Amino acid sequence: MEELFNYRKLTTKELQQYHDQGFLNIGSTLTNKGLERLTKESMEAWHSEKREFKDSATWLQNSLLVDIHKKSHVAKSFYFNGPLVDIMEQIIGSNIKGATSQLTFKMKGNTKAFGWHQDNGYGELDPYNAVTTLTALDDTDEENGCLRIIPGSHKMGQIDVSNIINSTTKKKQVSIDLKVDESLAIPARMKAGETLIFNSFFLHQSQGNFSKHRDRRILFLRYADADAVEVYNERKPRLGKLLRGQTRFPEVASYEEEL
Ligand SMILES: O=C(O)CCC(=O)C(=O)O
Repeated sequence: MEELFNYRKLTTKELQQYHDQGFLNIGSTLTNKGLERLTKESMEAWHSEKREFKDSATWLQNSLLVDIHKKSHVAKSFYFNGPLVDIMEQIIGSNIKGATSQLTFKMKGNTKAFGWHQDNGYGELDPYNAVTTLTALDDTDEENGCLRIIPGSHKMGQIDVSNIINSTTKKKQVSIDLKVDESLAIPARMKAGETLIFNSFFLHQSQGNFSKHRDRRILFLRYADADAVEVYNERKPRLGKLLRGQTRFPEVASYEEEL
């Protein structure tokens, strides 16, 4: 069978860059065949669940398709057994679980921006070494709403957003839009098939997709320590499949065992 994924480990220099800058483009994790298969399966899932972009709709309705690993074989295999897992072991340690899998698609015509935030603002996990990974299914740049990032911003640590997002507002899908020094922001342009990884304190946002012809499709996967708990949810364990090592939580050990 033709290979779908490119496996490798990070070099010491790359690990250093991740820790110093809070992010790293780790290059192509998907082969051409892998990109083609993942895109095809993702689009099938997308079309069966999503409608056209609506200005009045929420970010979740317009741009997110959650649990893509339950809807695409290639996404599941990439999430659970793909090249990111070895790299997560280098960053997080020997006990790892999947924390989130979703498509974040900004199709052409979706001109909504997504405000500055830390991923640990929307879902604070402890320990604080969770890693977000964004794998591009399209080339992405300023025109089609690529991510904008602030190198080194993870050094600020957890920003308190409890006045914006808490257990009541979270259900209403309130969005975070932090005030930042925009002069420090750079675009994180990517080629289709590449993966960008970043720290859970790392500040990022994106503008709308103003291209007439190009979608901006991203596979968003997050990984965490196998014992990571949800601070905003009475410190209950985040449920996600155990991918490496062990966990002290039986409900995590048995979660998605059948997948
Ligand atoms: O898809 C985007 O442009 C932003 C997504 C994002 O930052 C997130 O989901 O945390």
